[in-house]
Amino acid sequence: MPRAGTGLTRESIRIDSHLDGSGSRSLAEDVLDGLTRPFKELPPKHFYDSHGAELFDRICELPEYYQTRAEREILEQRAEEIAELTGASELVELGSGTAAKTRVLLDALSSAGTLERYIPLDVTESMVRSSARALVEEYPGLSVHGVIGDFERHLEHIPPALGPRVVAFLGGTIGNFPPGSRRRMLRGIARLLGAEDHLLLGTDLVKDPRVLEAAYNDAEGVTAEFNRNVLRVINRELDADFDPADFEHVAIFDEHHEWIEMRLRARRGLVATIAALEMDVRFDAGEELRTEISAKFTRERLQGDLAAAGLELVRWLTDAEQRFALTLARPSS
Ligand code: AVJ
Repeated sequence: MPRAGTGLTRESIRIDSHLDGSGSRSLAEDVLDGLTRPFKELPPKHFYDSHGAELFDRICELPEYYQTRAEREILEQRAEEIAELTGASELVELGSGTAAKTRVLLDALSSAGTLERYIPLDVTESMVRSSARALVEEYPGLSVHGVIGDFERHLEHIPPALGPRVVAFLGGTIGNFPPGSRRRMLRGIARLLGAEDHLLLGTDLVKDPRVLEAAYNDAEGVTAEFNRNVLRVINRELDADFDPADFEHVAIFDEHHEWIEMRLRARRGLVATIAALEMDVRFDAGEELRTEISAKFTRERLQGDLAAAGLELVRWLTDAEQRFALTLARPSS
């Protein structure tokens, strides 16, 4: 006999997938493109297989990596104000992951009495499904419309708004985009917003380079493992033979661009074979592969990026130490 309530719960969850194996195709394309360039480079999204996601969770707990705690502090202190300013009936979350911080926002919207729908978009189907199941139980009356996809390619699959919405892009992930793509991404997000809607954007802030570099080069070496994990992903998915131990983790703050760069530096000259691409890749001793940029912001720079996407700043919310900012923005009037 079905448990009471099961039917209702099922009806309030809908999950659409747009991935159909395009993940490993995009890895192959990125590896072919990025490892044959004069300056080798890979996009950071390939860090996050299940091991990489676990390492990232450990990074968030590190004493040096303040970002997750700072963002949570802001959310906990200001969620009520965000709920009041936006009057949102739906929360769209790009890169929702385990939806850990989401609950702070859902709590505030639920207390304000406006919450109706949660729309998580993430590449990891299992996480979207399990958080959807948990959230419809925790928030009676909530419906969840999950979108399995890549926020760089599948924003158009986010369903039209049913009421005032907040689109949240948390964690500082916008910092992974170089300036041109960052503005393209913000324009894409702006297309999800009507006159009544808001963007809630998390960004790490420019600060003492020693603090920034420590956050990306922790004493325990977790970030170094996370960085080298991309080589394990390539070995497994593309039948390659990189030895991660041949590469040294490098994290430096580029003061001119105001971004952190993570690189993998070959400790010796080597040739790796990537069988699935029928390709050999040569590294000279000391040659570097750029694996991530993580831009750090000032309020002025962020306002410029928002304006270029047709958005205007409504609230600039920071933690007590001004390490991280949550920006509430809306379509420019
Ligand atoms: C998840 C992209 C915000 O840039 O700080 C953490 C990823 N890289 N440590 C960041 C990351 C190295 C993180 N973001």
